[in-house]
Amino acid sequence: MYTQAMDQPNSPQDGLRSVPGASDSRQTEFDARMDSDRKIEPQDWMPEAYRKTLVRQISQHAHSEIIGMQPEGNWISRAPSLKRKAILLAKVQDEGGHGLYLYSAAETLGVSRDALLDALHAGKAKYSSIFNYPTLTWADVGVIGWLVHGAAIMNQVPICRCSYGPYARAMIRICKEESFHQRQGYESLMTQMKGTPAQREMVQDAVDRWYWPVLAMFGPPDADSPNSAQGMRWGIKRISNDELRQKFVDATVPQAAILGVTLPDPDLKWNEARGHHDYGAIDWDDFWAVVNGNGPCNKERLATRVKAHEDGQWVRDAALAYARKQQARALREAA
Ligand code: FAQ
Repeated sequence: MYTQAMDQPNSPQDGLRSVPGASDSRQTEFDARMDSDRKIEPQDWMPEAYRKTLVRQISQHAHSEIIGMQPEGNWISRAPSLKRKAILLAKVQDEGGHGLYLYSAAETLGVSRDALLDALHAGKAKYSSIFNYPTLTWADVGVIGWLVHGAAIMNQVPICRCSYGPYARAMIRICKEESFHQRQGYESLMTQMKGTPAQREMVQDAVDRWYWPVLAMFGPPDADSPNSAQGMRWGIKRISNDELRQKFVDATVPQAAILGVTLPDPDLKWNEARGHHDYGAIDWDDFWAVVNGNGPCNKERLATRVKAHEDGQWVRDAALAYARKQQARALREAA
């Protein structure tokens, strides 16, 4: 449903890979590798700014997956049936797994997981704006599956072609699991829409609350996106924020019609000349307020994460004590 061709042409700016000022043979080899669409691997030389950009994006992505366990995690104990509970448990565990693959991918760039977690827990690192909104009803869980994961897939399939090998490879598996997450959400909503009028109202209410924050999730408009141009030149980003947002709107409109819900945008209409849907203005002030820590649940999400980390200290202590014991035994046996 969201699959995008892996052979999409790259940006017209391709070839402009070099960082101004860097002109040694290693830079030439790096540029050549990118121009021929070969991956950069951890042992390869890379410009420092490329490494930093990847650490920034991959760690923000990892933090999003980990914080993103919370909105739906809140519903595991309240799922309406054993089947729904099992599905939700599996899905939330997948998100934890995605976070771990991504932290591992970031670590291949020479940054420690502890440093990344410290930045998150100190409120210095970003994670996706979307996880700072509350899940008020069971329908929210379905809408997160349908819309939030739908948007995540739209954004993440192109990252399977990212120029950095470990990130690209992690994304292939993550996207497969994201498809399951999206499908289970849509299927749950389908079931609720065949239920009572109150259930249908609950679904519509959840769509009304999540739709606009999901559109903002793709990031600021291209003209206001400071990282896009260089990210595209380096083959980290393959499709721009606005293009992905447009693809998402175009994919979502027919799905909403099949589901029987109304998307809360009076300006949404098919534009024959463009071959796309026009859509209304996004509230970017609200988006930046949320990104800057002032959304409805930012403080709660961070506090829950910090508490979970602190509560897990004994596990890390035990693992380290065990590793030390094993090491001491190995040394004794070698002596
Ligand atoms: N929230 O110049 P750009 C998921 C920041 S995972 C917060 O356009 P860029 C799965 C951006 O970091 C969702 N901040 O930046 C799931 C930058 O700040 P910085 C996460 C945002 O990097 C589902 C500044 O604004 N996905 O959903 C957001 O070129 C359900 C300027 O922006 C990824 O991370 C935002 N929405 O493009 C899990 C995918 N948007 O760092 C559980 C990988 C922008 O300069 C449950 N990331 N900002 O201080 C990307 O594709 C890109 O990093 C973008 C942003 C597209 C997110």
